[in-house]
Amino acid sequence: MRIILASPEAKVWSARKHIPLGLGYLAAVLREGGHEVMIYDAAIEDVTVDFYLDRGEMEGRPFDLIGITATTPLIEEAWQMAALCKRRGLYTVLGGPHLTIMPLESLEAPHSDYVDYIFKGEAEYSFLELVNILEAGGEPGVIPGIHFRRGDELIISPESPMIPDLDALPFPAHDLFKIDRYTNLQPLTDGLDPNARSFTILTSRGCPYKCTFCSKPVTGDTWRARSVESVVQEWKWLVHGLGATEIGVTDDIWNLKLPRAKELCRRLVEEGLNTVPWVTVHGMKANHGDLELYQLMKAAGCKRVGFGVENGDEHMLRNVIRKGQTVDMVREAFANAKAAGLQTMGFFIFGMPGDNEETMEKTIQLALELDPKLANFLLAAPFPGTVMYDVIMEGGEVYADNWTDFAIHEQKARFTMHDDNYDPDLVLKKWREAYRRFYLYRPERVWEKMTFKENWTNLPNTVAQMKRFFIGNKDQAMEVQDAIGGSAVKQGVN
Ligand code: B12
Ligand code: SF4
Repeated sequence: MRIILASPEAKVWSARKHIPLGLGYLAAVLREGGHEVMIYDAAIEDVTVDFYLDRGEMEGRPFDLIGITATTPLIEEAWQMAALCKRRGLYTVLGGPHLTIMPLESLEAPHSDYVDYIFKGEAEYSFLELVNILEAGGEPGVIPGIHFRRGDELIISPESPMIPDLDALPFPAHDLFKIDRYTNLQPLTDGLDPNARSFTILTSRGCPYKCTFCSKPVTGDTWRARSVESVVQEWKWLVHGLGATEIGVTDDIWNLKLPRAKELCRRLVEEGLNTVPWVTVHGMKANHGDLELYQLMKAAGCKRVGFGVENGDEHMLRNVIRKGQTVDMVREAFANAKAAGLQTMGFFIFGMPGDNEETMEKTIQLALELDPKLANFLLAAPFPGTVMYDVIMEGGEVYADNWTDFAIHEQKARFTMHDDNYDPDLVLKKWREAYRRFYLYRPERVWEKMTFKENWTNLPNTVAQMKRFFIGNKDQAMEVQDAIGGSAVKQGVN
């Protein structure tokens, strides 16, 4: 079959320049299964998907099927893309995080008119099974994770088990990405090198922790690690075969097992792969490291390490966020990483249910004390499938007109709690204050920003960021007031 695997345009994520690795895995398995695959990532394309469909038809080799991936903020665009492709006669298949959490929504009207099949969970093997059946002209039945309509009947197959042996999978089809266009491994902050060939790699899947803001059904509780040897082989291919000049480790928790993490670093050194800088894109877990690990990481070429700090208040960390780490563990991790000579980055969340002036102030104080090279202050967003979402649905109210409102860059409150101690207006105030106090009120930070080349070469982006973080939008307070006043739409889960 001729298949196009697509990621919709991330309008909600202005600077996203990150390969959709899930599509790379699916493409690799389909390719091994004898199918012809193209990856279309609207975030980096200059043309719409129509262009490739037209070209396929003109060449007499039309595409038969489109598989579209979607996180929650991208699902609306995924539906639009599916509708377009359905009109052009393709089979349409949807999968990815949002479909794993809300599998039935996309099979309800009006989406059922243009979505043929959806997959819940990891789908390398099951998607191939569907494609093989369709190619043979058959009718799919029960395939792990598949959901679809057959007439009036809704076929729901039991979820596919998380793939236990990741070494059995082929490497993602990295060669199918237009890698020259992916230039920023950490779009929320800055790229390491704006002209880099930036690849990502996944050394493990799953995470045993249960942070309440995290979409656990997507991640899965069971940590499954690839062998160090397999990871090193893929790393080699990226560096020597595809010319990677920057690599991002995108695991949820690559350092869960300390000996394995250290072994990987040693092997990178042995193989001479430490000349290419790498980062932990989403951070690593602060309570699974020691000084030796950070020293080995440094020796292995790691440039920057991020940690999910989340909150400066012990009660919030332990009982609300359930992060499984204390503030002291975070302090130790930063101290060790800095002692090893690594750049540090901290992620901090503002506005979890239970956050108040005091706890948010503690978060700001902790950010100033840890003083990472980059601090990312994020507004809590209640994604479906999280404990946080359930807590808010029970004792509060979600503000959203549609799923696109869940984008991180919308600097607005996404919920309130029916609780006098929770104030969404204050959350916004403290969040913006955090940026000001961290980046603007300290001369050394202002100087650092001024000397960062990309801030000048990409001036419109810099100005937009400054406006967003430091000045804010005049209508914003009004928006929050409106929302509190009840104009918000409550988002429900099916
Ligand atoms: C790397 C990453 C990013 C990167 C880039 C992602 C990219 N280009 O794909 C960046 C930093 C840009 C990013 C941004 C965001 N992310 Co993110 N990110 C991740 C992370 C850590 C890894 C993604 C990954 O590579 N997974 C590995 C691959 C193998 O898995 P996969 O992509 O899910 O694909 C498998 C299945 O889902 C399925 N599948 C996927 N697509 C399709 C398509 C078809 C047709 C089929 C059949 C199957 C299928 O099969 C694949 C193979 O098994 C995940 C956490 C996680 N563990 O997945 C979070 C995660 C996906 N992100 C999340 C969030 C919330 C975001 C943001 C929305 C944050 C925000 N508030 O703005 C943004 C939105 C970005 C966007 N526009 O979509 C949530 C998603 C929750 C949700 N409800 O959608 C996750 C799950 C984190 C979490 N645990 O809460 N993210
Ligand atoms: S440690 Fe990270 S991946 Fe694991 S549950 Fe917490 S946020 Fe999710």
